[in-house]
This record gives sequence, structure tokens and C-alpha cells, in this order.
Amino acid sequence: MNKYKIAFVAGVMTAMPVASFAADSDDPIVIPLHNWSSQLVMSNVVGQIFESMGNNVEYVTTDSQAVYESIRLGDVTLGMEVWEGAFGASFRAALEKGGIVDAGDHDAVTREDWWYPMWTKDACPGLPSWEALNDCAEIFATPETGDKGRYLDGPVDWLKHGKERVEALEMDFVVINAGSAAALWAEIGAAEADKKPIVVFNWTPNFAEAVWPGEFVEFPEWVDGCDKDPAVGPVPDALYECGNPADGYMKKAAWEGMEEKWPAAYEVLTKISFNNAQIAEMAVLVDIEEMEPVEAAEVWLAENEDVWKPWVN
Ligand code: TMO
Repeated sequence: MNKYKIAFVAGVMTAMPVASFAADSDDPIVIPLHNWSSQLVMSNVVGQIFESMGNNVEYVTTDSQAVYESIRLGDVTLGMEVWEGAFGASFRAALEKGGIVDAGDHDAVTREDWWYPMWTKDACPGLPSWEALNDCAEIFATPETGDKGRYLDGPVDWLKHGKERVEALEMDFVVINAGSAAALWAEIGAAEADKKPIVVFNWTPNFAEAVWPGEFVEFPEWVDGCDKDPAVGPVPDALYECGNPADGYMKKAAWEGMEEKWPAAYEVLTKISFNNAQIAEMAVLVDIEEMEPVEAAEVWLAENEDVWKPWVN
């Protein structure tokens, strides 16, 4: 606490109950950074909002599954993008153990799954059904996959269980994990010139929807427990045969101790809610306009004061 704050607190101490002075700790709020653009921009947006309130912030690059254990233990303070499809299972597991809290939903409705650019449908008109995709498997074959189709899944830490799904549904596909999100965009870009049919992991909200019209493959509809109980879902002895939720949540998560240690920042965190257009725009700033996430966050904050200032005041 600086001298000014001490003098101020002393001056009003007699008039107000002590509890109302509860100030945020000077310790840094630890914000995790992951490997896709909207998360990087949003995390910097929120970090810069906290800094504007006088808080200290530290960023750490972490694995996007292991982070829920780190939040639970208080090593990381919060998470801004808990996507139901990719991280619902890890988040639920951490909630059960304790130490992490659900800090509310964003407005955004999310989906993450197998996806194709629209030209793919010309070569496989039965799409978006997964059975039709499977009947077309050979048009997705590459030297690497022999006579089976190639599906480019996300990086392994997004844990999409593509391999398990292919096995459970007995699909004629080989699942390859991309090394990075950029590898997914490169795959779509390379296929675009001669309209080569491809199927890759993608999600919404994202910048990609503004660049390449496309659709998600329709797998057996998600039912709760499909990833936990083999009896749930259309294949009796399998896990992961369901598609990801078609209208998934995006939540914020926080360490249970955040509310007491940084009450003002925690209150702002609970108010923050981004919609699909805002999250897609954050990705656009990096993936199309080629800004660094820190700079993208500065631009976003400068252009959207009407969105975020009410959360702070
Ligand atoms: C977690 N992600 C949005 C990349 O699917």
C-alpha cells in the first residue's frame, strides 16, 4: 500500500466499516496463455483491464488441460476461455476435487468439431452427416494415410479424442494431430486453390468463419456422459462416439481464493461476458490483421470502451 492510500484509509477509517476497504492484494494475478488466438487476446484484454484498476498481472504460458489443476491449487488465478467441448471434462474434474470456482458464462455459444470448407461438399454431397463423410473417406486419402481418409485434428492438448471416435464409429479415417493452430489454417489455405476436399478440426467463434464458409460434420448428438460412461451414446461399449456439444458453453474459471485476495478484480471477472462476434473479432486481430496479442488487446480495449468500462465502474 502506498503512502497516499494509507493516508486516505486513515482519514476515512473512523467513518466507515473496515470491511468496505478490502483492497486487492498487490501480488500478481496470474493469467494463463494458451495456443489459440482469441484466448491470447482475451487474456491480455482482461489483464490490461486489471492493470487499469491498479492490479499487478503476470502471464504464464501453460498447457490448456493441466491449467485446471493449476487454478485449483492457486498457482494460476483464473481461466478466461473454458470451452465445453475441449475442456469441459478437465474443468468438471477440477470442480469435483475443489479449489476452483465457476466464475460464470460468456454470452458466446461455442462449437468445436470436425469441419470442412464448403467446397468439400461438392465432392461429397451427403455431408454434413458423418456416415456420408465416411462413405467418401477415399477422397480424403493421402500418401500418408493410404486408402483411408485424412483428418487433421487439433494439437494434442485440446484432447479432441478423434482417434477414439474413429475407432468407436469404425470410420475409415486416420487422425493426425496438428502441431499448432497455424497448421490448421495452412491446411485449409493450401486446399483452397484447387478446391481439394479436406476435413480438419475447427471451432466457432473464430476468425475462420469470416474467411472460409464451411460446416461442422454432424456426428451422433452429444449426450452428457458420452465421454465418461460407455453405456451412454449410440455405441454401447464405447466412449467419445458422440460429437461435441453443438451449442456448448464458454465459461470463466477462477481459483477459489481469488474473491478474497483480489475482491475488485474478482467482481469484474464475474461481470465479464463476451459474445461470438467479439471473440471472433479478437481472433481476427491476430490471425488476419497479424497483430501480436498484446497489441491486439490494446486496440480492442481502445475501440470497445463502451463494452468493458461498465464492468469496471
Ligand atoms: C479450444 N479450442 C477453441 C481451440 O477448440
